[in-house]
Amino acid sequence: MARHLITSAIPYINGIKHLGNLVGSQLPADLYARYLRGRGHEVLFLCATDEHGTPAELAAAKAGKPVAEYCAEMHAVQARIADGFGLSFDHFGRSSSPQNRDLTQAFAGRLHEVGLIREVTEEQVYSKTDGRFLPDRYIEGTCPNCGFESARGDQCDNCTKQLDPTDLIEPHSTISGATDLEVRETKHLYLRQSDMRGKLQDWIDSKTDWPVLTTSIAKKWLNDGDGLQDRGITRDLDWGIPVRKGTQDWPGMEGKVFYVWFDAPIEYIASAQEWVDAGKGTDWERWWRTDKGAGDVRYTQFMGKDNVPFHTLSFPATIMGADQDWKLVDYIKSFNYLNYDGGQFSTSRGRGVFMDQALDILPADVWRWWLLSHAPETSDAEFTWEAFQQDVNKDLADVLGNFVSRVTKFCRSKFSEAVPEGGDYGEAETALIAELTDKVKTYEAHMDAIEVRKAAAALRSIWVAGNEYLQAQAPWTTIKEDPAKAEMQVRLGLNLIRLYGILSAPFIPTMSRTMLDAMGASDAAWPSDVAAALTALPPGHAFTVPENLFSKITDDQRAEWASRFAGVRG
Ligand code: B3M
Ligand code: ZN
Repeated sequence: MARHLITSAIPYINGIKHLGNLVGSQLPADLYARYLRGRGHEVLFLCATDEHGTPAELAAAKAGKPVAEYCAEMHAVQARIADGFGLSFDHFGRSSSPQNRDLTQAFAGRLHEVGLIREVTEEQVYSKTDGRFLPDRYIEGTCPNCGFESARGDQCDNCTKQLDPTDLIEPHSTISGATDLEVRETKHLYLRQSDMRGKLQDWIDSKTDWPVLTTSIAKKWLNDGDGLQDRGITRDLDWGIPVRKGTQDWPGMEGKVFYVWFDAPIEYIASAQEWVDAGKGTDWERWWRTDKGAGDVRYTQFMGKDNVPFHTLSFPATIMGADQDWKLVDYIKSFNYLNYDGGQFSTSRGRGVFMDQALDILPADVWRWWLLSHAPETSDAEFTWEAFQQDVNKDLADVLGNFVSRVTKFCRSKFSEAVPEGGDYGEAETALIAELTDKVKTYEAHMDAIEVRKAAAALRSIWVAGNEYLQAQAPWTTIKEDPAKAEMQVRLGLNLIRLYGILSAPFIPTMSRTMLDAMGASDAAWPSDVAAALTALPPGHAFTVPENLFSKITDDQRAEWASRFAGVRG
């Protein structure tokens, strides 16, 4: 048994996330957490809402609410929806928590103490029309790196380059559209990332088993000459963590706050403190301090590719730079984008399916299965209603649902609602067990490697093997000549449903629960020995016939949803 710390990128507070966001971080993180728990490991799975910075301020202004009130409400909304998707966080924290405030200020104080923060009087874009400085998302313009026209003040969404507002070409205010911008002097703190370049380079170079998507982005910014510039970690904003040196005032920094990307990853740690303070755990340092027991923890992060530079360079610079035995990430799993029906998901235009809408129309497991089995790992992926309908109808209804339904209903009508006896398993069953033993190993190997699509394919093939067995052995025919043999075949089938319930739980936890409950399976231990697992339900053991696991999506539903989610959210 090992100890696994798992974090998902923490979603911005501003609004409900779409399915592309979900499949790029929280959902695969949940898959992995559930799998590892299923295998008996000790897991701490943390997430939170990312509540600071311009996105929160802008969204609260649009909603006409004080930003603290807006954040509290949206946190509750996001927590409820996460729950609806079965995201099994041990804690879903808030980056605006007192724990994160204290920790962020402590990190800044420490980094200053070791000489990794410098104070800079710099030029910032000031909008005369708006009467304020324009940090980050308050300013947009053309990316100097790739020419993308809607690059934001802190990062280009097109090429992922981290930017400063003064880098933008032809900038304008996103508050007023004003272009009467001027550059004024203001004082800010900079994290001397460039001093850490050698250390970061060695560290990234040592991660030969990381996904290419992760290391290629990290290396690109490390080696691109200006890739590892020092980063401004403070902003002229009202909403955020006040700039302090530990518990002390920071002269000259009055009225400024830390940059959202400085405090957001620190919330991974603060979320563990919140977890303890909420009475859900007893010792957060055991997960986060290598001098306090976290040395044997394996830490895995999940995120979309646009978040990779912050997690491979900036946050590690904070962690390594502080030099206080903080736990560094061991593995970063990153994802490409999921596109929607020939274009992009768009939060601003309401294009695509958002998490709350998804749950309104179909059970979470249906989405979980499709999204995970099409996770954008090696390239961007695309959601289309046709593919979605076809895939889930086939996998969840024709293959899995049909198997469960045929075995249980046949048993009830020909024998009873108890596992029948029959004789020992014969040749066909031994062959199936051997086949499944191999397939389960393959499934485990892909899950251990967090190869999400391959793991889904392996699980599907485990379901298919059961169906093929049933089709070939046809107990409904066998029963006519050899009723005892038919009983034995059905006994195997019922045990297979239990096995499926266990193996499928990381992907489809609710359907799995239904299968296990229907089988009256009190023990759902991971099947390290498939042959033994397929005798777990003994003759005479009572079961029930579950409700239809999943009803197929009809053509009418598909057409209606395709038009409902085509644009502008109503
Ligand atoms: N909130 C960006 C995002 O939601 C950002 C991630 C922070 S992870 C520390 O994609
Ligand atoms: Zn760009």
